[in-house]
Amino acid sequence: MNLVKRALISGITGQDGAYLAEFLLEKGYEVHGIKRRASSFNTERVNHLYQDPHETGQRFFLHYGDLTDATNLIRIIQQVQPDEIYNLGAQSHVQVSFETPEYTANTDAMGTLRMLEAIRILGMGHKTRFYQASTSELYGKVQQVPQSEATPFYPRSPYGVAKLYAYWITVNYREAYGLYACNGILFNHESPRRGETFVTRKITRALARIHLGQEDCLHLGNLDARRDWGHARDFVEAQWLMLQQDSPEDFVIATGIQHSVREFVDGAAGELGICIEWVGSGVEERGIVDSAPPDSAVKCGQRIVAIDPRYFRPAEVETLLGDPSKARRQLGWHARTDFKELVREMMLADLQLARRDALVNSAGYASPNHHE
Ligand code: NDP
Ligand code: GDR
Repeated sequence: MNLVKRALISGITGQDGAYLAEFLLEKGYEVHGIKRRASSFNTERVNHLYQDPHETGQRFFLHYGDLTDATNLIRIIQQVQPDEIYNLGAQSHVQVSFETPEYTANTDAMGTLRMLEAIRILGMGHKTRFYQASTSELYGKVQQVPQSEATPFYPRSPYGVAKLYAYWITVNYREAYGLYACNGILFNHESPRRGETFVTRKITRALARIHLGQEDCLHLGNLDARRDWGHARDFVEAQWLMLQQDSPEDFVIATGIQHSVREFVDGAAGELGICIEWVGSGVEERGIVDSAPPDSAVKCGQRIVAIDPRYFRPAEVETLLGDPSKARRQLGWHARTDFKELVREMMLADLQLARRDALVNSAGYASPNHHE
């Protein structure tokens, strides 16, 4: 009998997948991940976990697969025989879902159904526990504050609507077939591994580059949107805890504290010693440098943030604030990283990357004389 627990993660190459894989490997798990075929490398976030398959004792495995391909999911699950499945794979960008609604539904909604059906078809319901990456985007336009497990849903994007299906099909398979299946309703969580087009990472990356004189201006959409931002490293622990309980339930995972996009910009700029003054209103609004640190390339009075209507969404989720008290009570979980620490960690990481890029540029990597 195999005493080592085996986990299968879809979306292992994403932000959460990478943190969760690290977490489970540390706990002694054998970790299998589903990665998509791409024309260039897409495993940057998990490369440090790679183990040479020619050596013994390997506990980290990647399988080619896609949530839009049922036969492939059935084959992987049959082969891996996982004790736990974490369904993190998704087209996860809200704005992109307005441009690719059908693909988003196919991956995020139908992909979840395909996973659950694979467990059922293979008769693995008695063995395999299932985690579904549900989201605070389910609440969308709801006015009830803060949002808990009892708050009704009102999604505002093709992404949110697809995730609504995934939420309910997970509940349905739990009730209909007795699967141990849970929804983690996670509020926004970020990290230095966050995709570069989500607002927090976009801000820290751009400010670092502006600070080093590599870019001039950061273009954003709705500065007044409010989010409950936590750290991804803390949140993946809650995903695991949900699958270790006596019975399957759904949980809100959040910090319980909310900030605006504008406050995130101010906090990130503050880490660089830059003070931003906000002038104008609506789409005219911009941030100019109020005071610049001595070692900075940013000049006082320079416009470094501007509003670009392209980044406004057809339907916006204005404000989200989670009530994580059930998770604290039943899972013993709470967010360890506060907003300031999160902003600082992301800002420092992007500053390091920007310094590396600046060095590459100044060392003339692109120069024909590079090898001389
Ligand atoms: P990322 O966008 O960083 O990662 C998404 C992962 O899904 C990537 O590995 C991606 O692969 C993979 N993927 C995309 N499409 C497919 C597909 N068709 N088949 C298989 N895999 C696919 O997301 P996060 O790590 O931030 O989020 C993880 C999950 O949690 C997602 O489901 C997201 O919707 C949900 N969520 C996230 C929150 C957050 O704040 N981060 C909050 C609440 C929920 P590739 O690398 O090749 O693109
Ligand atoms: P969100 O995250 O939509 O909450 O979804 P995102 O960081 O994209 O947006 C947060 C808020 O910032 C506003 N915003 C901008 N957003 C982006 N991306 N780019 C901009 O330039 C910009 N300017 C302002 C947005 O309008 C929004 O209000 C994330 C994803 O990880 C989902 O997968 C997850 O389910 C939810 O969090 C919880």
